Amino acid sequence: MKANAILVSSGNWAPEPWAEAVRAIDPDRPVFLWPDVPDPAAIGYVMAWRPAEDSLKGLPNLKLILSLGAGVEGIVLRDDLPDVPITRIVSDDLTARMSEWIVLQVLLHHRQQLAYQRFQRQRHWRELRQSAASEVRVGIMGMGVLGQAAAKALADLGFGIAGWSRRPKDLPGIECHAGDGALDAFLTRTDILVCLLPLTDATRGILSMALFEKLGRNASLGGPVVINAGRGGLQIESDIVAAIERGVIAGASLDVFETEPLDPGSPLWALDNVVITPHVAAFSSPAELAGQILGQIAAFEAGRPLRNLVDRSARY
Ligand code: NDP
Ligand code: OXD
Repeated sequence: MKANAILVSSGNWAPEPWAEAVRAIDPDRPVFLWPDVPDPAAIGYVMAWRPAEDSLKGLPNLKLILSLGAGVEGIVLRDDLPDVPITRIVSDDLTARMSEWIVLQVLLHHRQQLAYQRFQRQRHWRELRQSAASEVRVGIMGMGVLGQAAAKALADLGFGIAGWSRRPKDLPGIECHAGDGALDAFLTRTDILVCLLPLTDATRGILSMALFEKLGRNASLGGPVVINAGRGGLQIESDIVAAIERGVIAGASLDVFETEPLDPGSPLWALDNVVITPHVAAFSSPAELAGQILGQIAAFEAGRPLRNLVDRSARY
């Protein structure tokens, strides 16, 4: 029997747009939407975003899991992960969206826009001292696909850029740091910290008070700024609140949270110098990405190599 059907198990993302985008390209391929799986043996592929409990079980002919996002912790950090290859999204569209969000947040803090918005509400004409971009040091944790694109966009604006990754890198115009032993040096030279790490056992909770205390201090920003679009599990939110209240950091932009949606009772909502967006930094567009996903399936079926494979041992 030919197990060529796709199961869409997309957690909090609506599955229908993914199914429609797949059917528009490959109308003959059966597509099921979890939990409606009339014939589990027909499923060869799962398109997954934070797949529902049990949705990866009982699929005897599963061959490949295709993440609908760039981040895969919702797939790889589970105990019932089937032993099949996993691919993730790497796309110019998603990368451009993330670079936009990162540049927007860096500039909001660098150009003191949050203060000017407060002044505007008060009808208050007041000029603040403004550093040049070249005087501000941005440090990017996570120098993968998204971190490197953001680094380039920010370097083009004149910011001094350093990156931190697990393995050493040599990237033109970027001060590259790698490994736990290099983290302190990277933090000390960083005024605006951008986090684009994946969530793994090694990175969980890394954005903590102990880390914030090591960041550099640039006078015109009033203190370091933390920007996180990686995952909420990277940050300790009570530490972010305490760090802002104690002046350890001057501001933050957060797109991801320990629990999503962010609880209406979270003290983060009320902090003037914190920007909150609801996990929208880089949207996975079904229309943009269905072609890539079907291309991976076609490659797999033709015996060609898969692209953007997840390293199961590194968990990203
Ligand atoms: P990549 O896998 O391309 O890059 C991950 C980077 O993190 C790599 O540079 C890697 O190092 C580094 N890294 C991993 N573990 C460690 C560690 N223990 N210490 C130091 N560095 C480490 O991922 P992407 O750039 O494509 O995506 C990054 C993350 O962004 C995703 O995992 C996801 O969580 C998040 N994301 C958020 C979105 C949003 O809308 N908020 C949208 C899309 C993604 P090395 O280079 O050595 O491997
Ligand atoms: C992703 C995301 O990982 O949207 O792609 O968070």
